[in-house]
Amino acid sequence: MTPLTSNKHILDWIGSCANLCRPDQVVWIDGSEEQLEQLRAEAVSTGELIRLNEEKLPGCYLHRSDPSDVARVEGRTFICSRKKEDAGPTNNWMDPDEMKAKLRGIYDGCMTGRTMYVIPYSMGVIGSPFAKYGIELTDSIYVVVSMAIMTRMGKEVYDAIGDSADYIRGLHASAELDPEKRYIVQFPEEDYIMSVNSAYGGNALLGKKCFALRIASCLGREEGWMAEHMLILGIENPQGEVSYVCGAFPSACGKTNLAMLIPPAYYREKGWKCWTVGDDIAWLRPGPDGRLWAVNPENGFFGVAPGTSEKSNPNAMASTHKNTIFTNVALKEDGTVWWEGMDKNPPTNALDWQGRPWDPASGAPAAHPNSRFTAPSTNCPCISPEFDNPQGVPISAIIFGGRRAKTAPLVCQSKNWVHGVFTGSVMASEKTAASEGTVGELRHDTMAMLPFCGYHMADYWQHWLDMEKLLTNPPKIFTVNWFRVDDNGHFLWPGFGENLRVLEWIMKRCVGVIDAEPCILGYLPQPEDIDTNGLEGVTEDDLRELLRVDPDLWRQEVRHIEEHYKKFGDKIPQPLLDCLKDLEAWVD
Ligand code: GTP
Ligand code: SPV
Ligand code: MN
Repeated sequence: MTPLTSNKHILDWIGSCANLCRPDQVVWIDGSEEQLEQLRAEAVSTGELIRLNEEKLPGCYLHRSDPSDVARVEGRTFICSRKKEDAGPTNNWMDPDEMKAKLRGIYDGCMTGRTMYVIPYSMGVIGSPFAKYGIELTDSIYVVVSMAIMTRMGKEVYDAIGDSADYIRGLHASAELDPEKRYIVQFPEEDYIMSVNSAYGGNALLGKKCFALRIASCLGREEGWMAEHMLILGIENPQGEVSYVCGAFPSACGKTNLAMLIPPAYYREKGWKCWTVGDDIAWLRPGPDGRLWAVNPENGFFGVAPGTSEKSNPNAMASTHKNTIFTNVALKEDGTVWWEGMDKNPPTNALDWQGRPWDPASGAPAAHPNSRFTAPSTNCPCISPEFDNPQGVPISAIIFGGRRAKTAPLVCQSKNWVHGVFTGSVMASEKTAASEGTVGELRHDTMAMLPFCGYHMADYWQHWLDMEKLLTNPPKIFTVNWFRVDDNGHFLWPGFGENLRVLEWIMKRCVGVIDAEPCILGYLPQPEDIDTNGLEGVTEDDLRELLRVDPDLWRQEVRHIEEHYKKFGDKIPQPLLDCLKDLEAWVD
């Protein structure tokens, strides 16, 4: 097939990858619907994709991954900078040459009998000053058709790259899907990603976590911007003014849900609206006005299926009604899909995520707990009119959140930017009963970036501190916790759409029209300042409890933070140590 570019850097690189992987043929993806349709048909013929009910779910497909290949694999994900020190204590590291030698053995001849697809894609609006380009080579049609949803993909990307060598290279091979030979490797100094033996989400769709977070976090540090694991939400008040917030929550802690929030009836009637700009990744840079501006570099949603329902997230449901790829969900008799929490009617005569007969008595979940939908952002009923704006949107507030049964209050404003960076750096989330490990066990997940920061975490904190100098009007920083429970383990806060009540307080703090109660963590709302009109079942006492900062719990928390900080030794920026000292003085 004739190449779609004459760029020598690209041709040379593809040539060397083809020599190594030895595919039967190389196919250049041009982004056309004809070519994608042909590939979908081919994948249906081999069973890689299953076409769903054309009437109820037009253009939708089901994909079942290998049962050993159902999530990101942090233990096999590496940052191969030249110096170990640059990857820091939270990343796996190996010498780049050593890693490449090891990988060469695994890639050697791995595409024989297969096709190598060349995917040109853009993170961000093609041609915009903030877009970054990538080329992914892959042996998987599932990856090609998923990248067509998740990124802006097509031959226009070659025009944007021109003759330059300024693009991110990504070599992906499903190979044998052998978990023992699975590696997800970033070479930040070479703008290079190598991923082998997985065909799942963040391991294989290289534009997402590998590029838009791990590599981009390094680019952002050099170039004065930030790549973050954040949703971007527009909140329109009854006066028609739209403010934007970014939120960093660890994986499976509520970004997609908050990004697609539907205001409660009481707010809708007053004229409040919410707009989705992004649900997983934000690229943030200082604008000429001294504010922080955000773009979502992605073009689709790779959302968690279980728990998504018409009740919890109707906008996500609507996003998946056409041209969507479902991964590892259950297949119903009528050619539609199902997952736990979709509704209260588990299907009979269904097939589970592995294609085995399933009914409610089976005793195992029908859909994998990390099953996902891959849906185009244009399907989302509340997609922001600014979604394609190459300038992005100006950010008023940054929100850090996690799952905390007790310790963290419903919402709290940090004292200032530096203190906000501190709260982000010590962010932690508790493991749930549904995951491995001890319930309540804490995992410190700085800014929700623990698995995604491409360099030393303490340098990343310093970069956050440095960003303030580029901003005359930085966003205010808040922490939220939707997951506080009472003594019976029930959530005290209803969450989901009702979270707008907390966001309204946050917006009021941003424009300075409401007072707050100073405390050691920053500023807390007065319980009566969270609007509970039209909200059943949350009393002022509940709110008082939700906002309570318990000194005994925080004494324990400080010990956890000290343990967490120990990993980073003398690299921790002094202003963050000063914040910790204040907290230590308060609990002691
Ligand atoms: P990734 O795609 O893995 O990055 O996850 P995410 O951060 O986008 O998480 P998502 O929105 O998919 O939510 C994950 C889980 O959290 C789902 O089971 C939701 O039902 C639950 N969840 C989300 N928001 C809330 C909330 O406000 N309250 C409660 N109690 N649960 C929530
Ligand atoms: C996450 O784990 O944060 C995800 C899913 O968004 S994946 O793309 O697989 O990383
Ligand atoms: Mn994510």
